Amino acid sequence: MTKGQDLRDALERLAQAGRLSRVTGEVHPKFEMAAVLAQQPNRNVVIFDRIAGSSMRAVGNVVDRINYAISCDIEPTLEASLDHITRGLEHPIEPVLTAEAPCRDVVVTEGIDLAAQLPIPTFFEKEAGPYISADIVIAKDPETGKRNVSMNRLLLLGPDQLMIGMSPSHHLHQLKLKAERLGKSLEVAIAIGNHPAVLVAANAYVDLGVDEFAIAGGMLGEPLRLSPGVTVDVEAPAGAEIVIEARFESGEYYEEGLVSEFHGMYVDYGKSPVLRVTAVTHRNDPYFQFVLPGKYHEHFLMGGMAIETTLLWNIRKSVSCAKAVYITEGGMGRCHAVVSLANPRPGEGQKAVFAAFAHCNLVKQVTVVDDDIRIDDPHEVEWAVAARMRAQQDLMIIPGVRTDRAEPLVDGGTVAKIGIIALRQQEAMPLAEIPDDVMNNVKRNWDRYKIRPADDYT
Ligand SMILES: Cc1cc2nc3c(=O)[nH]c(=O)nc-3n(C[C@H](O)[C@H](O)[C@H](O)COP(=O)(O)O)c2cc1C
Ligand SMILES: [Mn+2]
Repeated sequence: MTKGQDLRDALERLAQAGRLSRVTGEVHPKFEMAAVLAQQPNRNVVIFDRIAGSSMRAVGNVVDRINYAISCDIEPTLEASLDHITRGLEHPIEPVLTAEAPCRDVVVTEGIDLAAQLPIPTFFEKEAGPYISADIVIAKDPETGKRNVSMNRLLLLGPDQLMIGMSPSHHLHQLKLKAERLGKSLEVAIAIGNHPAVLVAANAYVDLGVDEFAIAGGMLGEPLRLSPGVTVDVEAPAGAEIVIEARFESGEYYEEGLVSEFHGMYVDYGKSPVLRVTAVTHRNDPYFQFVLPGKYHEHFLMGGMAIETTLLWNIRKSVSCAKAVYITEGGMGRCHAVVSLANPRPGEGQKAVFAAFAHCNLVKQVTVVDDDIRIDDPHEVEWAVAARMRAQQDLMIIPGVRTDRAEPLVDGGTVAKIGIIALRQQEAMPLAEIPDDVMNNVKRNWDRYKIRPADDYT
């Protein structure tokens, strides 16, 4: 039986696991959707049933580590998610075309009016307007025909116009340049409402020419089903909730002004390209998926879970004893990595630090620990630093390393990076442990102790 590859399959599983919350009162798209998600007390998925000015429902907070595990039917552990995403990187499965496409239940090519059709939220005070935030953008290399998938913020400019945020170092920008050199205008399909595995795959740092949909297929264990475009020669997931088709307006740019970044501050990236929308298609009664951007966990995790897995994959190429990588939320889901090594030889910790910096500009602090440390437990990692790091020789400070353009410290594109080697020494004091057999017996016979909540102490 298929586990499902659509957002709805994930929502079904999440509902069964008790991970859904519904907002039944009316919510305004201007700041209010953001304020509800920001103050939602747990990490449940949140469905918004009634949004002012729209007949469409919305859903946010879909990606969180537990929600991801439930959606993908894997154990809720770091190791399981690393394995799941690594499977996609190592054993990609090519997508297939299908004629059965719920995302084409409704097709609009005339009189497009995005603001009227979609409940697009405005998130932060000083931003220029409403943003579509949980979309994936699909494009094809105009020379090779190879597909690329990425997540890009889309600012609503007019009834059929969007500004698209794209870093000059990302693949979409390179494809746009290629198209311009060939005198063509690049076409895109924008899919909103996707399975968490598809969203994480879109964030994978892989080479130009690698189809992120094939990675998603490898993760899900079945080919992603795609539907051909209606007005563009670009396919979109057949089970997406909403698909917007568009092409770049040649030579047109929009001065965006301030926009939030993952560090929770505003940045000003200047001008960004403009897209002209040629079609909007959607399911019957679709969910408009959105992510609260800025310093919020879903934004951290969509990128962070992909980054930690591609980091592990790349570190292993030069440090084969690398066991796991964790990107912390405190480090904004981007900047701080913890790496565990299994019985490393002298100097392999340092090599892992260099490999991490070489792979990803965003990462600026790498803590290396042994594999007896649970790297997704900040207390255990801090224990390793307290117990095992000798600051005079285990602390690496490497000045002037290339950083990401979103780097919170403004320093001309470079920043000092830190490696913390918190690995056990040969001569370390032995760990004080309770005998294994007793620990196991107690665990096995837990019920025998009749432990119960107590309301008195006498
Ligand atoms: C919620 C979210 C929003 C994002 N927005 C943008 C964006 O506006 N521009 C951009 O260049 N990258 C953005 N990214 C990051 C890219 O999607 C990501 O780096 C991706 O791997 C780039 O694709 P590529 O490797 O094919 O170039 C965003 C990521 C997330 C999780
Ligand atoms: Mn790519």
